[in-house]
Amino acid sequence: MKLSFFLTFLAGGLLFFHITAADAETFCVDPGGGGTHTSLQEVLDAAAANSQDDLIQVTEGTYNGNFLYVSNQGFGITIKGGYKPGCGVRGSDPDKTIIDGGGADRALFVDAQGGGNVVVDGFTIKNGAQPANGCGGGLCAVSRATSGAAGNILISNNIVYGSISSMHGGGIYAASITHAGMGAAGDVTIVNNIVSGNRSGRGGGIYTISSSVNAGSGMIKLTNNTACANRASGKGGGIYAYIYSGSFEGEKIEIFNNIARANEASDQGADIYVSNSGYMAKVCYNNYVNIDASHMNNVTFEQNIKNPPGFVSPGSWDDSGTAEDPSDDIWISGDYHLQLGSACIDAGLLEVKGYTLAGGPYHFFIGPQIDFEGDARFDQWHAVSENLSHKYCDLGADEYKPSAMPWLLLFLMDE
Ligand SMILES: [Ca+2]
Ligand SMILES: [Ca+2]
Ligand SMILES: [Ca+2]
Ligand SMILES: [Ca+2]
Repeated sequence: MKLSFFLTFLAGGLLFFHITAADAETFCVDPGGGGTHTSLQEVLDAAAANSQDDLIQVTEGTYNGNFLYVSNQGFGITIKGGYKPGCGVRGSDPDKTIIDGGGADRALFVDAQGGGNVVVDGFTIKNGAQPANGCGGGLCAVSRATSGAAGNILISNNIVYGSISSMHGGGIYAASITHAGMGAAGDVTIVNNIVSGNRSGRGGGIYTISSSVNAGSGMIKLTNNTACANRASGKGGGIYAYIYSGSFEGEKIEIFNNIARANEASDQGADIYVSNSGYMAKVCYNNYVNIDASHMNNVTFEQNIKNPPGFVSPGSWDDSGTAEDPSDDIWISGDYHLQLGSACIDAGLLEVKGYTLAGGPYHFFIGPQIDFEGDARFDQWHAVSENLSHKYCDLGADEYKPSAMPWLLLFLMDE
């Protein structure tokens, strides 16, 4: 492994979880009456108009509808699922807080029109549909500026499936965008999400963009996501990553530790499509079969694998009796936990430490310290060379956790 490969991380920075809000108002959505509000939409409306950053805590349960946050005030919004009634305690299982779009419109649309950071964490988002000339079928998260800079987007620990967009991002559309004469665009970070059985034009599963016409774009980081069996009628069936930057700032795209398998695209990049406008990108420690390289320059590929992922029970498309017509196909949701023996176990890069050529120590994180359901991604240090050590993690959103049963049996047999 070349030392320079890792040192460029130092310049890029790895600030996955450092999107924070000051002076935030905190809301608790609890349909049972134990919170500040019983209606998710009422909270989104209040947050859009209160001239403050917001933390919206959402209690476990199913929220049917098409939820919308539109604000031109330029403040940040953080929306987190998984809270117990009253929001005093938070669980870690995203399949307990469900936003169901009912096939009528986007399930959740966060439109920070005046900029500001956007965080969405800990939800199951399904049955979204944006058929009329729109992006983001399941979850659409946008920060865009009317004058200065746009904010950062962080989408983490969600399960997104069975959603459709007519344009970009069937499951997730995440964008930080500024136009001519404005400031910089922000970072777009997608971590620990399971995205399956979604459809769109470009980016069937996940579409990410950081774009600034005159100033610099942010980084796009896709880390430890499981993107499977999504479909695009254009490019990028599983993952589409797009950078447009008005100024050169080195590395712009990092795609690490993802599983992108069994996705389909009528155009290029069935599993992954990267358009990096010539800026540096890294595509490392992933499991995919098909990536489009025809529009990529300065891309580093390291340690990617193609082995069967070994899921517990992957989802599937039911063709509704019309194999020749995919438009009426229905997604049958699966279980994307890894099974014992999966080649994805410990095939990802969690942490790196070592010494620079000048002798200075460095230590930084590539992957998140927990998986999508709160399991620790711990490992001991492995010496790669005299000056470099790694910790490893599993690929995709799930860190494999052996059940207690086999150990119990061994214990009993020992007696
Ligand atoms: Ca607000
Ligand atoms: Ca069909
Ligand atoms: Ca592991
Ligand atoms: Ca796990």
